[in-house]
Amino acid sequence: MQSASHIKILILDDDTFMLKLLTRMLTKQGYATVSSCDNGVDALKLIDHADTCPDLILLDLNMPDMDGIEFVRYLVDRQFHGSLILVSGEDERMLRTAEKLVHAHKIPMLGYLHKPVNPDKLSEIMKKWEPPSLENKPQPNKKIYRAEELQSAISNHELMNYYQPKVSVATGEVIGVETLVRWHHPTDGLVFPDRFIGIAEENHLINELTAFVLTDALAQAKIWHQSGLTLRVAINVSMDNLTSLDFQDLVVNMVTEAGLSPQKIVLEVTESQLMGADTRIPLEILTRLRLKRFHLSIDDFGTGHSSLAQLRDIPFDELKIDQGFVHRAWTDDTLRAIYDASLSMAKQLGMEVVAEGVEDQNDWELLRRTGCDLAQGNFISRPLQAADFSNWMEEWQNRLRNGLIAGFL
Ligand code: G
Ligand code: G
Ligand code: MN
Repeated sequence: MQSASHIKILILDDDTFMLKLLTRMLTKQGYATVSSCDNGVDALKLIDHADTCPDLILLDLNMPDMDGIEFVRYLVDRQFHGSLILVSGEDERMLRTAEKLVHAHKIPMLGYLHKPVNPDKLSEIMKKWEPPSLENKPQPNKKIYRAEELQSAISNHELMNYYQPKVSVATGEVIGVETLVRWHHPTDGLVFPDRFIGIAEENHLINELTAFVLTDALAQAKIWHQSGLTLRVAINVSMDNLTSLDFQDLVVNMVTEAGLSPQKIVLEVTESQLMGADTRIPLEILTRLRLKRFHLSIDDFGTGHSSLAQLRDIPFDELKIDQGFVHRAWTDDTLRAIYDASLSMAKQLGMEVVAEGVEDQNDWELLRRTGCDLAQGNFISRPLQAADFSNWMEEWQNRLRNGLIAGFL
């Protein structure tokens, strides 16, 4: 672990007494780089600079101008990569609701503190936290890539597929993988898709990008199948891929040429986009691909504004419950209600259910108890390079043998 003095912490509270108090508590615990702001605007200025952007923010919910919830929205806009602790004098229920909001935005939240703040509680939360290590810290640069840069990255083969396993909850068997693309940038290091998929979509590069991802994923699928591992390989499909009928021909031709069965190829489509746009052409493409026996998966379920009737009318085989409703659903009633509703709806519609974002044993146990079909998440494995897959398989088999499944029968 990096020493506590290097970790940048920001305290945001309109009450200057609280700022002093919390700063003193943190300094006592060995955190030396603590800054404080009494309003959201100043805090955002710090966040916008790589040198001052904090690893952790202690955030007061109730502030006069920009309140804590609004502040979180700005953090999301800025793709803030640090963690949060909420601090408030509001009651437990209010804090829990705010916590859910933060989780839905996928910002790691370490916990919440009631005012008056108890130093032991603060220290307890801080102890659980694993601060970002220097090596895998997300790049602080907020560089927006230009379309030409992305274009040349595609041409120069700088994009690289990672594969995250999907396993059967009942048996532990590895059923498939989701392909997640990353950019191995020559100077910026590993760049995640949230930094370039949007750019590809806006600049008519998404078909080229998807074709590249698919080519590698199919080649990899073939290697796995030939070694006796008949994994289902999923790729993410953007709505912008589904605006022209050419996409369908491209996919069908590539899979046929690779000599693979469409049943082993899964196309993951994000629901919020699907429901928002003019759905006629996408629907036609999806239906025709389904007729050819490709597997269709509705991704990030629960985050969009879905109409259940539309969901019923689209021939999806698989539903992926968004990670925001999976991790911690075992302990949180609201998350649990959404998780249960998604699971039972999918079952009623005859779809296979994948829970995403399974991060710990408690999450895994909930899936076991509730009869979810498949699990995906860091508890099972992070997204892996193909070369690391067989090592992971061995480790996974060991974990299974050591009681991961039997322990919860
Ligand atoms: O690991 P993760 O950061 O990979 O992925 C972030 C988001 O990027 C996910 O929502 C995922 O669906 C999306 N994504 C990853 N790879 C691709 C891809 O090849 N095409 C599209 N359209 N989206 C992708
Ligand atoms: O396509 P989709 O939006 O489902 O992409 C999955 C995203 O979730 C990827 O960015 C992937 O790296 C990430 N991811 C995978 N497993 C976990 C997990 O257990 N926890 C969290 N927080 N993210 C995960
Ligand atoms: Mn996906």
